[in-house]
Amino acid sequence: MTTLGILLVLALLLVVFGLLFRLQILTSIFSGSSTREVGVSNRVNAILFVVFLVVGGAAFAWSFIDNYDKMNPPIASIHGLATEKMFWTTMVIIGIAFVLTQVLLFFYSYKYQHQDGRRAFFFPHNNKIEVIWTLIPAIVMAALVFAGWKEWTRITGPAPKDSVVLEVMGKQFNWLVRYPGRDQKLGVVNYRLIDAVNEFGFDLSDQSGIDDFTAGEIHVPKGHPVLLRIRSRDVLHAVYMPNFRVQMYAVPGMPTKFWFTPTKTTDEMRAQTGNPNFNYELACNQICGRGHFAMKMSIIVDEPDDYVNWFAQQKSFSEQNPEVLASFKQKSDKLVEKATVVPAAAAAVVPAAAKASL
Ligand SMILES: [Cu+2]
Repeated sequence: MTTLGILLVLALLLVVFGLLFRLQILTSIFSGSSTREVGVSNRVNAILFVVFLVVGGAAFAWSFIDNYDKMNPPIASIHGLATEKMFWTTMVIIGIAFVLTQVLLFFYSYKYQHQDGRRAFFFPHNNKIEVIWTLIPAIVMAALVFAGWKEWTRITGPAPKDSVVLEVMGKQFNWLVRYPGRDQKLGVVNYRLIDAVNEFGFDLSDQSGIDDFTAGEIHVPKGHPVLLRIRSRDVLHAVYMPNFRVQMYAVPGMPTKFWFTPTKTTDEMRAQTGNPNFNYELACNQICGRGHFAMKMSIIVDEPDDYVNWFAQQKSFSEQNPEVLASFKQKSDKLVEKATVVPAAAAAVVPAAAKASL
């Protein structure tokens, strides 16, 4: 405690000496007796400001142009076009403000470098300017935020009732995908049932899970809304589908969702990009561990008829893993046995209780 007090006193003393020193300089400047040499560094710094503006500006423009294709893969979803439009509107508006303010900032630093005999104009306050530079950005920002909020509510709103539903689950380090099967209902899953075979934790005592199937790649029909139900089995991952402009966290213990409508089939995109090997991709967009880079899955956008064919060919998880289904059957048989025993015992008790109440 004493040491702390001494340190505090020393620090305060330093501050006092610093202020005294500064006061002395200021009085000498105002009395006109200041003989401080400005030196050559003032001019060097002024020129460096301009160099930074030109070189930095050029580097920024180059990085932007050079990475344009990587940042803007061709769009293949309805909402993707809307977000793209919003992105570029925002980019142009803030781009103009950015360039204007940065050019003025660096150029004026050069223009108004120190010169002997030149005094700065004392300009403490101007209400008109304050109002202008507060109101205009506030109105523009409010308009941008409102447009963004409106679009975002539409994108994240409830999915259409006839959406194709599929579940995407992230785990270290790959994606697992589950479709609801013919009944269009995803069955119950339980993390306690997860093992090497039952990776999803299927609870096959739930009838709606019997026809659920898993897939090695995602298939979705073109022009049809698709609802992704998103889960994580371990850590935070993110479902990222750049061409569809889809990104949503996969959070352990908290299911999330995202719905979108693909507008171009894989074949159409291959023709458009001129790349016969093009594949839509689902990638993880959160660094989730050592194998993060490998968390990828292909997405195939089919013509609706092809999608129906593909869907019909899929074999359910329970069909492919009869031993898992059998283990659930065994469990439920045991439960049925117990259930048939209990009512008999209960039947003996109930009349007695009923008699007692009479
Ligand atoms: Cu991940």
